[in-house]
Order: sequence, then C-alpha cells, then structure tokens
Amino acid sequence: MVMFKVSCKQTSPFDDQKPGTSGLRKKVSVFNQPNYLENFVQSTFYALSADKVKGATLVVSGDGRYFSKDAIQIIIKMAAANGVRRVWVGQNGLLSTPAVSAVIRERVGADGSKATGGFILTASHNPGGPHEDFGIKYNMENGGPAPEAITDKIYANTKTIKEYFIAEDLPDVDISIVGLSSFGGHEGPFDVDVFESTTDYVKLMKSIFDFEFIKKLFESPKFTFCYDALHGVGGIYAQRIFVEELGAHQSSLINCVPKEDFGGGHPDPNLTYAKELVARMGLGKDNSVGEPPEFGAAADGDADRNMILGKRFFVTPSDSVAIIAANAVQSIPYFASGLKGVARSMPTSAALDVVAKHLNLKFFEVPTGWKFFGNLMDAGLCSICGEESFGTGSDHIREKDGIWAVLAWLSIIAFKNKGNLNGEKLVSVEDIVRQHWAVYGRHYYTRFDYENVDAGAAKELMAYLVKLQSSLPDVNKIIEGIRSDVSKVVEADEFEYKDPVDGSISKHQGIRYLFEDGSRLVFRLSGTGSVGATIRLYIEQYENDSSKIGRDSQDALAPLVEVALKLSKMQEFTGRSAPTVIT
Ligand code: G16
Repeated sequence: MVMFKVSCKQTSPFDDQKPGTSGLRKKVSVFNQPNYLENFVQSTFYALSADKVKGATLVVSGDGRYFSKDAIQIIIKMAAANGVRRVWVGQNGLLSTPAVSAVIRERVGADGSKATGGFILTASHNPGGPHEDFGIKYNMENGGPAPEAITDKIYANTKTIKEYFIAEDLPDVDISIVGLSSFGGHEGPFDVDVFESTTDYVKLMKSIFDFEFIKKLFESPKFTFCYDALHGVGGIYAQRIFVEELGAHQSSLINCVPKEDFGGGHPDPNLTYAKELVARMGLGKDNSVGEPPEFGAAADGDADRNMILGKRFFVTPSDSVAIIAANAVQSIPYFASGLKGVARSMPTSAALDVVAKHLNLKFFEVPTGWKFFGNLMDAGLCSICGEESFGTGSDHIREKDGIWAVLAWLSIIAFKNKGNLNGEKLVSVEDIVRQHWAVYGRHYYTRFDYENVDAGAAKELMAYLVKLQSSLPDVNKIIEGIRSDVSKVVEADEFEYKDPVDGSISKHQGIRYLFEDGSRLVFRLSGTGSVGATIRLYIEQYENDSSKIGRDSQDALAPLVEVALKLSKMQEFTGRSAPTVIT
C-alpha cells in the first residue's frame, strides 16, 4: 500500500473569500494563485465539527469545468492530511449539484459507509475556461448547501488562516476509471472511491416518478422533445434518463457532451443564453427552423437550474413551480399522499402563493438562496419550492434539480394527455399554462439584470432606494409624475427573514416596493457574480380578470417597467441605458 506523509504548509489570508449566494465563485486566475484554494478548503475543514472531518466520508465532484481536475487532486490530498477516511469522486470528477445532494443523502458504500458532506466544484451558470469562472461550495450531511452559520465561520477562518495540511506525496488518483484506491497515512487508511456518476441519481428519480407512464408519452408520435444541457454536466444524466430509460430519440439531445469551457458559451438556461434551444422551439428570430418540438428544456452548467419551453412558448420559472405544485399530487407518485407545504424565494412571483391559498397549503417566502429551503424541508414543512432564477425542486434532495423539473413537467404533460396520446392534438405546454392562468390568474413577470456594473455605483443605487422608502407619500408623488395609470405603493421595506425552524435572522435581502394592486418592484444585488456588481430588478403584476390574462407580457408590464427605471434612476447611477439580460 502506498503510504503518505502529512505536511503543514504556512500560508497567509486572502481578503476576498466571503462565500456568496452559493459558495465562492471567482475567476480561474484567482483560484490559481498559490494557496488560494487550499486556504478555502482548510478554512472549511476548520469550520466543521471534528467528526465531520476525522474519519468521515466526503464527496468531491462538480460540473467538470476548467480547473476542476486540478482542484479535485488538491482536495483529495488535503482531505487525506486532515484525517478524512474516504473521498467519493464521480467518474471524471462529474456529478451534477443535485446528484451530489442525492449521493450525500442516499449512497451507501460497499463497506456500509455514508457521506457526511461534500465539496461541489462549480460556478453554476457562470461561463468556464481558463479566463472564466471556477467555484467551490460545501454541502452538509442533509445534502444541502452549508447554512450561513457555517459559511460565516468559513469566511472568518479565511481571514486568520496561518497554515493548511496536505499529503503532498499522495499520488494523483486516476479519476477517469471507476474503482477504489487505498493509501496508508499516519492516522490509518485513506481511500478514494471513484464511482459511476449517474447510477444513484437515476435510482432516486425512478423512486419519485412513474417512468413507465412517462415512457408512453415518448412513444406517442405526436410528442416531440428537445433537451439542451449547454455542454454542462446535465448531459450525462439526460443521456441516461431521457434516451436510455424513457426512449427519447438521440437527436432530441443537444449540447449534451460536458465540456470544460461549455463550448465557449454561457451555460445559463434562459432566453438569452440558450440560443440553440430557443431557436429550435420557434422562439428565435429565424422562422426557417421547421416545426418546433412539443416540449423543450435546458439546464445550466451544474444541472440544478432548468428552463421549460413549449412550442413557441416560454414558461416563466415562477409559473413553472406554481404549475408543478398545482398538479403534483395527481401526476407524480412521490406526492400522491399530498404536499407538506410550498415555498418560494422573495423575488419569485406570487403565482405559487395563489396555488397555496387555493389548495390550503403551508406557504413560506424565503430570501434568495436555495440553502434557505433546507431547514423547512428537514422540518417536514415543505415539499415543493422554486425560484425565479430558474430553480425548481422538492424535498427529495436539498438542492434545486433541473432534471427533476423536466421529469415533473413530463409527468404533468403525460397526465393531461392520458387517453389522448393518439388523439388529434396533444394538450400542449401552452394549453397547460393557459388553463392554469384561467383558474389562478396570471402573474406578469420580468427580470432585468445589469451585469458587471461598477460596485460603488450599485451600492449607491441601493442606498438611494432604501432612503426613498422612508416617505411613501414622496414615493407616490414621484410615481404619479412618471405614470398616472400605475397603482400606489402601500408598503416598502428591505426584506428580512426569520427562519421559522432555527430562528436565525437574515437581513438586507432585497428592497421591495409593494403596490396596492399586488404589483411588486424588487431590487437586489446578485450574490453569484464574480466581477463588479450585478443589479437585479424584478417586476411583477397580478391579473385575475380573465379578459386580460392573455396579453403580451412586455406590453402588460411596460408602465411598471417605466416606473421602476425612473424611480430608481437606473441610468443615472449605472450609466446603462439597457439591461444586459432580460428574462
Ligand atoms: C444560486 C442560488 C439560488 C439563487 C441564484 C441566484 O443558484 O442557489 O438560490 O437564486 O444563485 O442568486 P443571485 O441572484 O444572488 O445571483 P446557482 O444556480 O447559481 O447555484
């Protein structure tokens, strides 16, 4: 057996290692600095209780982006030196974020071992490559992202760190081959177990959905499908589930080979970046693409996000989670006995609130960040949750889950077409959404992103909006001067959340302007960017008059958009006349 020695390396702190909305995300050149990754990993080990490190089993994998392979070898050597008993690595270092969560929660090693947490190596929807982003975050024993109590400790440790431990002489492990490598260290044996990346996740999906039922949909000549993994890790799960298990045609998968640089693209499943899928679905400018498929979906780099499209039709993520919640009990076996409750992030539209009210379900509004759903789920208070940022999921794991969302929609489409698979016309995605609006009303919704804005200017804009909130009469006077056809602001605040389970309080979670007619304007700074600041502006308007639910979304929202931009002095503060991305 190969033996290894532990070295204690001297280091000094970096001042920019504060985890954001979901872990630490920086340019590869930043992570490549000597000791940068090592400091963060050691700071994480120090933030965990000893039993979660010494003798523990940790998962280490990610979306396969550039720098992952180097990072995995470094983390393995540091885990060995810190007394970890074994590290589980998905083949080629690949595991989607939801699959890591599933592996932590469900996988049992050949010797009966269970993981107590893991490092996920991803910058999610941010681009990858030598000049782009890398990221790392730690997930806990429940399979969910570390809560703020832990990320705060990690950050505090990064500011005082003086040394880290590493087994420098441990040979690199070949992570392209499934199998066990065993080593001997001063504290006993250390194993690296490389396993097939899709098996555990596929098993979990089969326990949630009725694959045989969904298969019938794929057998219908009327049903056509397209899935775009944007060259992220989702491709390997799409191949296994949609093609091999459910019988989708191979040609229905696009960009499903994971690439370190995502093919040079931006692996963010929205109408701007998922260009190829958007064109295929008949939503692009080019009308010569032929008949679009009935159903299309895309994932981000680490396959936790999803975008749902029908033929020439976009489903907003806020509507998507509401529709899944409204149909889950009838369509998805996992929910057959009912939903425990539902939850959404604050900026997500209130479409889910209306469903919760109709179905008499517990409902929660949490800050942006999937970690906030975890406590609710662990306490048995929430079954389905979602975010406007293309995240949807359930309590089967503690991360949002892109493939799960597609399977949920496939289940709903199959259910709505029960007995109709050979009929004249399928009940389409658009039909399902319009039927939903007819029952629950429609939340017109859009989000404007101003990416890479000067950080100082972004802070000033936010400070201005907070100050403005101190006098609602003044706010309403300004609004009246901009548009007289927009209703009045009746409440304005900075969103603050008290976790109903552990009582922890999260402040400054976005600035809200709430209107008399249920409309909302929300301003937030993104916590996932790696350069400058990203301002997000969320605009929402509720309509339950059935004669007005079919309008073009841009037209319906135009007055509120005008108010939002002028009220916030967006152009004055940022120098931008238009957002970078509109979703
Ligand atoms: C992460 C979080 C999400 C959040 C999103 C956007 O997603 O897990 O909860 O909604 O970031 O956050 P922000 O608006 O701060 O940029 P992901 O897919 O990037 O891991």
